Amino acid sequence: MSDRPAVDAIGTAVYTVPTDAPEADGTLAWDKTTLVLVTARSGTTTGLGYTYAPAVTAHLVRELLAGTVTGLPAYDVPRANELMSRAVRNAGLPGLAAQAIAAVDIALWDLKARLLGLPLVHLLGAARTDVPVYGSGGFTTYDAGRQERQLRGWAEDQGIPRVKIKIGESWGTRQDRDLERVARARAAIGDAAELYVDANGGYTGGQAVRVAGALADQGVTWFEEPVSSDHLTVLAGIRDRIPLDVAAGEYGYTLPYFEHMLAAGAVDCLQADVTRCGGITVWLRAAGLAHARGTDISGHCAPHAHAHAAAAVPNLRHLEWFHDHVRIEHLLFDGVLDPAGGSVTPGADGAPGLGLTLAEERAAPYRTG
Ligand code: SMN
Ligand code: MG
Repeated sequence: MSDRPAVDAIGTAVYTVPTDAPEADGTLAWDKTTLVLVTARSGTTTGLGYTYAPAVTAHLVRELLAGTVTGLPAYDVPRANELMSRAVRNAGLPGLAAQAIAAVDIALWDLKARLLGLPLVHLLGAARTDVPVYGSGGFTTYDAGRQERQLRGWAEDQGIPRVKIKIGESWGTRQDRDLERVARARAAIGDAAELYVDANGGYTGGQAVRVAGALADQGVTWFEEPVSSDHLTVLAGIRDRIPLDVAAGEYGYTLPYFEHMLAAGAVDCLQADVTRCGGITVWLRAAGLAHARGTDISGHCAPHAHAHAAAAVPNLRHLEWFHDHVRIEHLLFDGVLDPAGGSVTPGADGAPGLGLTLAEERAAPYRTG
């Protein structure tokens, strides 16, 4: 019926990269990170997308999604996204299936922009040129020297005027050490930079309110997941009682999840993750939900998967420049962005799509599937 290009093939590859030091937050520890890469080909043009998820996610892509997407018009990304979410009905959308869909959706947006010869931000339509970023790391496993070097690296060497560290160590049982590390973080970055904390749900509600008083004394302005994101009314109660912004949303896999979180008044800033929530298609809708309530959105992790979409929304607060993922994306991809001065400008070099190409030789030793 038309000569519009079709999706000819979906491929997967899995890469596992050890951390550069032991890492933990308040409620989880890890020593390696797995990236599931998806390619979407139309003729001689190939787009790429990815998610940070277990290797089995690649299997989900092949078993449940590839057949759904292959043969569809390559320009009809929202149609592919909808069909993929229907295809996983019995497997369950929230969780790994949404991550698998996200990786395919991102690859399809990258493919479409490449077919049209445009940076993705220009295909989506920019709402801004600069995307502010914040340096994120400060793991509970770091000693004082390592934390200081990392934070100074962002604040001084790269001029990123916002950083985040982890607190809530060992499920909130190391509160004194948490507050010592916050004080050291403030000393490392000086008074001018913004200081954020992420407890990853490690505290109880009352404890979070008490800790927030001490955090405010150090000029902390962002309190992420003070308690579990499952407890929306507790988050809303904390938000009412403390002067810091409350942020959450990284475990959002579906649009209704974000609607419930916003409707509960649980957050000042919605954190949605393009590699978890079903891709760029759904992330943009989540940004719209937040915008309708006068709430900002922040891109969670995977900075190069977010950057172009982030530049397309007016209510963007910032993008997380997460230590692990920045390291992995520099290792696996050419075309990475420079956050010097505290922001990135996706599309500035005119490269089509996300602007990324897989650095095959550097990536090969880390391939695990
Ligand atoms: C986080 C992200 C990725 C892995 C572990 C923890 C985190 C964050 O909650 O927001 O950076
Ligand atoms: Mg977090």
